[in-house]
Amino acid sequence: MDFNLTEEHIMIRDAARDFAKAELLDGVIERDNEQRFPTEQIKKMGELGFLGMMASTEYGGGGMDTLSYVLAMEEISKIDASASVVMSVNNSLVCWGLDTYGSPEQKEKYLTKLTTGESIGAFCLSEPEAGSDATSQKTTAIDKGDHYILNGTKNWITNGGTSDFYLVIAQTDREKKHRGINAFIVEKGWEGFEIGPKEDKLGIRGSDTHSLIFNDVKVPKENRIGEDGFGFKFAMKTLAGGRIGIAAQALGIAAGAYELAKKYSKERKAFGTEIMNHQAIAFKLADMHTQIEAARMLVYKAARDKDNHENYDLSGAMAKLYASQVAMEVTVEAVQVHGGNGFVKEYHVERLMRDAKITQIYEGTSEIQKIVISRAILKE
Ligand code: COS
Repeated sequence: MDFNLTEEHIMIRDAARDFAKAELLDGVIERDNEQRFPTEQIKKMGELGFLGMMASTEYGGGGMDTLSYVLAMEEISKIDASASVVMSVNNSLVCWGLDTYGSPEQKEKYLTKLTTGESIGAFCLSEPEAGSDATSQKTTAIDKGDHYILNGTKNWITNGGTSDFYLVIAQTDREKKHRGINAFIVEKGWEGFEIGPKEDKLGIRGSDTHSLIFNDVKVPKENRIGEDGFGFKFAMKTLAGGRIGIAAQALGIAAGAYELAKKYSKERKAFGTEIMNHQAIAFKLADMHTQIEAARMLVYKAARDKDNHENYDLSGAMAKLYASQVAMEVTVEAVQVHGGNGFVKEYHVERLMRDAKITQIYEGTSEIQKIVISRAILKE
């Protein structure tokens, strides 16, 4: 398959690669240890245009295609998956969702700040009892005429503490089931909106994950996204694109671990020679390289489908399912190639292995991707 990377694509990929090496590598182990958000680095990413890559230029975005976005995501994720999840959520869930479905007023007020990194956004769908079963929203938004009253709890929200603007999915009319769900823009600091404690996570520990509590929060009607009852479709459409971003993140984590393992195999000696000369290691590298190339094809294909305005539910789900599986397998093998050093933080691969796991869980678990894939192929 010819993906026709243009000079511009290559320039964007190289810029992301250079940025990651120059600005993210230093301190990535400490941020992971201390669960410290990469505040300064994210600010710079905003200035360089990495936080609103696909959004309209009219609202401060880069107006780039999805392929550019996944190329940049891969490079950032090779070094720091905590920074790349901030980038992914802001780009493909928040900015894309607002740019595609927001009103001109909403875009003017919110999107212009989100594309430049002046503000960061969060996407709030998951609840204590509604992660995969996303239609079972317990959070309610009761219509009071010119405003809604929002009540409920959201869980595992990326950028939960650092965001200024939150896209919140809530049930307005329970009788209408998923057709009675709405999406709202909620601002940090509004009365009754509380941010819960930060989660202590296995991986992507530099990212900022919280529960959010809404207690009679008054949301003006002009902050509803789309027509009444559009919220579930909004969430599904937005997540379909988000999954391409997470697939690119998984690809980057795998590629980062593979590059480290390859380099290490050329340096480390055992039985009188560099370990790359042992077939046990060389075959591992061969498998990793093949898996990564296959994942990359699926990720680029999904990005291309989106750019060509073709349906990308299926290709995005396949890309996420496969790339996240590859991320898990490759990072485990990268630790193995490193032997005892792989178990030590200094060598980075143990962090990449911990970071890989979440790509099989968030923005739709691997099991959810299989639901999406099987439904799509069985209706053909
Ligand atoms: N684009 C647009 N609309 C979609 C859609 C998509 N990709 N997927 C589903 N929908 C619509 C359906 O068309 C249906 O609407 P209508 O009845 O008006 O036609 C509605 O959404 C409900 O769809 P469905 O009946 O298929 O819902 P299910 O409860 O069976 O669940 C899955 C569908 C499992 C695919 C969905 O709940 C899902 O994606 N869950 C995972 C959510 C997730 O990613 N959670 C992680 C949180 S974000 S970190």
